[in-house]
Amino acid sequence: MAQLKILVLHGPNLNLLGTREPETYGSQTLADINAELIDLGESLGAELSTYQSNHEGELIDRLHLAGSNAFDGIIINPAAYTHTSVALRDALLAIDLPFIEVHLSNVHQREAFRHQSFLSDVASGIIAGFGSTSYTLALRGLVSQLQNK
Ligand code: CA2
Repeated sequence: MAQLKILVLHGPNLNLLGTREPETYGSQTLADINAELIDLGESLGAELSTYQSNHEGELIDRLHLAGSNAFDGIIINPAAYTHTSVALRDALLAIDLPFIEVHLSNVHQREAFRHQSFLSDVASGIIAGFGSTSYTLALRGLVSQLQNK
């Protein structure tokens, strides 16, 4: 089977991982998480591109690029935009690629405003609450969905 192309997108403030609030978000840095994902992707037959931005429009631009560059699927931790962004939802619907919504924390154990997601009902899967392992679970799940379709 041809190599899968997967985009991993990280939303606002996730560039701070490993430097603050380790009790909520763990002690791994974003670079650690990306490196682990790229390694796992190689072993699963997937080529990963990773991207983080603190700006909604930049995340949307990156999704549009993925939509027009033969990507097979998306892993996205939209961070706070999960709970606010109709624009990210519209971009994900527009590019029509399967995506997994990822959260480090269990958003349902947290404040009520984190219980709402503008993405969950259109996601191929949702993983939350496993710390950085949420991302590796998401990658395994997405690859398995793509290989079985
Ligand atoms: O649990 C998650 O992955 C979240 O997507 C993280 C977002 C939060 O708004 C969502 O409700 C759940 C926040 C990301 C902030 O990242 C930080 C990392 C280190 C230090 C401070 C913030």
